[in-house]
Amino acid sequence: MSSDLLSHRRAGSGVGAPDTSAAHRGGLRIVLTSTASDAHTWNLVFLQLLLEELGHRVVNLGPCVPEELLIAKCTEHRPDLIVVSTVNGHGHLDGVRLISAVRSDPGLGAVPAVIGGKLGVLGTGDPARTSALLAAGFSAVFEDGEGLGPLRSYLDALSVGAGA
Ligand code: B12
Repeated sequence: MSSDLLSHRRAGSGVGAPDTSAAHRGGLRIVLTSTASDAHTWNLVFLQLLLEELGHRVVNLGPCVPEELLIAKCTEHRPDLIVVSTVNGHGHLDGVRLISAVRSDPGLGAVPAVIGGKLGVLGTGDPARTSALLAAGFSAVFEDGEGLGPLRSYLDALSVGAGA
């Protein structure tokens, strides 16, 4: 994580260069969660630190979050983005249930939501799994093995769009 983040910082922190980083602009409000069945926690700790290091504000709901609690917390915090992290292998199924519940809430139909981690038990890069998660309502799906570049690009694009 460190070298990746340091190179990100170096790229935008030259003397005299305008600071257009998310941190400078105030960042996105992000609700970070796992799925109802997933008890793993270090993935969430890692992502919280990463997202905060990139200048965003994170509410970390922790592991084993029931869909009703996620919806209540999103209604309370009105995030610019929901980030779902799951590694126990049930993510491709739990994720569909989670995002279907989120999308059926009238206040959360359009909030960007992404999912990533170890989404199944048969390894990475299953296009059918990704398509099902996107069709259910996720804005983006990040499979393990792609690294963190795609997430960072997504956050940058969303930050510009949100003026964050
Ligand atoms: C520690 C651990 C546990 C601990 C968790 C303790 C805790 N408090 O967290 C305990 C013992 C409880 C546990 C239980 C189980 N575990 Co476990 N566990 C692990 C282990 C050894 C390390 C996980 C860890 O902490 N990694 C450190 C964090 C920082 O990294 P990470 O989780 O890999 O997350 C990275 C990426 O996935 C990615 N990422 C994650 N989320 C997101 C989200 C986005 C948006 C993006 C972009 C990236 C991203 O970024 C992170 C940093 O690189 C892994 C094996 C391994 N070596 O990874 C297995 C592992 C995750 N567990 C596994 C399994 C199967 C289980 C159990 C089902 C076992 C069982 N039969 O009971 C249960 C599930 C319990 C549950 N209800 O969820 C499997 C999952 C299989 C899969 N997905 O293919 C793994 C991979 C082991 C294996 N090789 O089989 N586990």
